[in-house]
Amino acid sequence: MSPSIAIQGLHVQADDVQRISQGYLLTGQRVALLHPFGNTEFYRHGFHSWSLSSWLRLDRPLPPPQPKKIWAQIDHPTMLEAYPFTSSGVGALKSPNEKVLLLGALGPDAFVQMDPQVLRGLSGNADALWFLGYDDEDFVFAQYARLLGEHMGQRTQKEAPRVWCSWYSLFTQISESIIQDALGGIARLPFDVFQVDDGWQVSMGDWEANEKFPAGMEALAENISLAGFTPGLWLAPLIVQPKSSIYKMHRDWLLHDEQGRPVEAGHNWGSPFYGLDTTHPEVQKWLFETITRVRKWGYNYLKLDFLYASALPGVRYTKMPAEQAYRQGLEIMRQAAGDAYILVCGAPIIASLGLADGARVGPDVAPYWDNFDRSFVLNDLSGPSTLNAIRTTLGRLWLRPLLHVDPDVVFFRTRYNLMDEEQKQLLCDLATIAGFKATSDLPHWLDDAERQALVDFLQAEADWQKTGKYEFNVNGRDIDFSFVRDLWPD
Ligand code: 9PG
Repeated sequence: MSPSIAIQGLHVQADDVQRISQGYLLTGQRVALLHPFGNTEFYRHGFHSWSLSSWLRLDRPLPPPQPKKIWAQIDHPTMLEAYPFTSSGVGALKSPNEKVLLLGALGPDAFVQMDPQVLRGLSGNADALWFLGYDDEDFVFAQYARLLGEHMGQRTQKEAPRVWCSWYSLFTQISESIIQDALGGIARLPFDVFQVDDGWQVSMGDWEANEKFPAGMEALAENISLAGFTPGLWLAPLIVQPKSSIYKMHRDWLLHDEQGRPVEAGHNWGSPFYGLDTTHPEVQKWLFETITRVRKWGYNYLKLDFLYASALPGVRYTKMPAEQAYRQGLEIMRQAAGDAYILVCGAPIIASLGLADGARVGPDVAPYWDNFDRSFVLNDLSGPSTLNAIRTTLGRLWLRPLLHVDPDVVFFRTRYNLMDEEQKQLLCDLATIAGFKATSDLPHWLDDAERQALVDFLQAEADWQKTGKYEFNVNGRDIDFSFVRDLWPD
């Protein structure tokens, strides 16, 4: 049994406890402490980009999201078993005097569980290191972020690029000529990156141009460069569909369960999809070659999506904790990418630190505010909606010292958009605060005023302050995001 140590009136259980300047370092695969706060508010950090990250209440359980067959797309399946009281990597509790008690792992493969008596950390590593701090919310999260940076690395040398992305206007309905048209329209706008999203590839697993891109991806990258932008490309290198050649020819490359069946990572594009085993030497070689090929085509901004699929529980070629295995795969992709910008999406957040330049930190936005059926009938707060994206992005702003936090695109268009001016403005203000600016609006969907508003947004210097827990001042205007707490419909 590990010793029980009393610090500042808290009973802590860990293999070792060390006092540091802003708190404590705990060591142990399992650490726990008794807290005196009872039914208080707690901070839950979701597993991957789209997973719910927010302050919640211990006395207000949320029903688990449905359907179960897409659980991995929503959050970590183990965390959903004890939803919403299990958190990925870090968890925190609020004290009656508004201070925050934070327990956070300084590495991947950790869960934090919270109840009215106990704050508990569970790691996949025998000698896991944890930070325990008790202070004002922003200060204690800043200390945790600083230590995470020391242990995992950080990549925030430059400002985030301003990105035009094809997804939220065209979805998979892209082709060479459609993309070329969009590029023509974007050409005089102040973007840095022109990013082609899902729809160019043969399949998930076959990362070659499909028949809609007859001139090939290299020629397209050349045109994007000639137009004055960094070419950007979406790919989901860690998943495969049944129709892919990897699924057909290298079934042993997939992450498996105890029965030897491939682990389903979700259901999309009309079929289930599976994660690759990133500890398999042939997968590692293939990953390196795939990213190298895309780089040779000329893409210097890579949006790597659905990465959680290789961080799910399962049987691997080399036995190791799941997030550590994922991180090996991301390390290989980083090596192949060289100095290209890597934006991870659908990605385990903590395990990506030090390797990714940016991370999507919330669900997909949509040209509407909320998706009532998905949020309140299926209880899925990771579904596409601007409200869900704002909530979880706000819950992850503390990551800003470690990498660029991408809240997803903003909208200037009125066309094909159900949001009112106030809702669109809230999303723009969040992007300003996050420091990552992107849009998908097709230029010919914008009227002159909307186009000018887009240009002004892209060119504005960031000028904002945090004025409250959910309140900010952006460019002289007071913004209140406290509506994100209304998680329980009356
Ligand atoms: C391309 C898109 C865009 C988008 C990404 C990601 O089925 N799902 O649960 C699901 C979740 C997210 C999602 C698509 C499907 O969007 O976030 O920006 O790149 O993939 O397919």
